Amino acid sequence: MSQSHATRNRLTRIVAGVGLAFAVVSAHHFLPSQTSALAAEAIRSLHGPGFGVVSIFVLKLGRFRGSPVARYLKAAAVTMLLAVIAEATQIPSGREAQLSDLIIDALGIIGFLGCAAALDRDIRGTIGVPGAIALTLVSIPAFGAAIAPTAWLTYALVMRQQALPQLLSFEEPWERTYANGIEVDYEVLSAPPGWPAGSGNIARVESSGGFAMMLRLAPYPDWSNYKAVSFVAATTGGESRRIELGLWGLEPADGSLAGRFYTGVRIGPAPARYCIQFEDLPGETVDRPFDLRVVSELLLAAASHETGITVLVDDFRLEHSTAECSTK
Ligand SMILES: [Ca+2]
Repeated sequence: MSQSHATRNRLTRIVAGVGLAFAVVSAHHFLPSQTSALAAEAIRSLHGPGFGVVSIFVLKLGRFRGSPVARYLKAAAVTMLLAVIAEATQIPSGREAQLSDLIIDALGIIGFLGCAAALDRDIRGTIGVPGAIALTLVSIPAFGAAIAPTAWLTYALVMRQQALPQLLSFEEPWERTYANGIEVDYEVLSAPPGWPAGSGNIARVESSGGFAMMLRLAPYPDWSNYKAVSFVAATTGGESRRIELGLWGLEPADGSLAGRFYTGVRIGPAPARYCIQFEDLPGETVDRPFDLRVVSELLLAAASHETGITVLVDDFRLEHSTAECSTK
């Protein structure tokens, strides 16, 4: 009776273990299509806390033999092996398996198992109170490092959603998580007196020569409720220059590129608000009709000769109506 009970127990643990391994590998191939680049980053950042939680399951399910310390070390080794296998399965499907992911996985495992071990009476009995204190001192920073990317990206995602319809103001540190320069990162400056979007910060974006991206925003995916995007801009150096505003969209089904749209805007030396109306998009679509539900990126780019182009920009926002847009 007790033997069949033990066998059933063992079988349950094996099934749970196989299920856990399958879930971990599947999670590495899961990327919801209707997500912005920021949300995709937030999902990717779950590596650390994810493997931390998995390591606790492995510890409980594994019921490893040996001393208390050996049980934790075995759980860490098994979870790390699972992390390596999960990363390796990504290679044939084309998603990059990255060493940085494995480092974050390891931090999650060390952080979660370390904290659990420091609270475990059997471990404290083996390594003593000084050992437990040392273990805590190592585990807490690893735990923090493992969960910090998720915490920060979640914060950025919530803040960005609250800031809508403003897309980018250059006032908040979290904006850097989804707005980047490409060749040259943007430089934040104080707005000069009389700047149309009020005081505060603006940014200097540069195209250093050739056709270069100056600013890339990976916004949220559904812009279908809006009519236009606008921003304040001025050239430096007294001349007016033509820049390109691009929108890229991703296919909802598989995340492949669904459409690209570029339009030229001539920016003058006096700061003014420029507005791109979405109803003008279909006529200028590069690939096929552009779907505003799947906007993945907004890009500023410029073609320049040797000298390069520098533009001051601020206050990118989505507009509910084009009337609202033209009055700014
Ligand atoms: Ca600003």
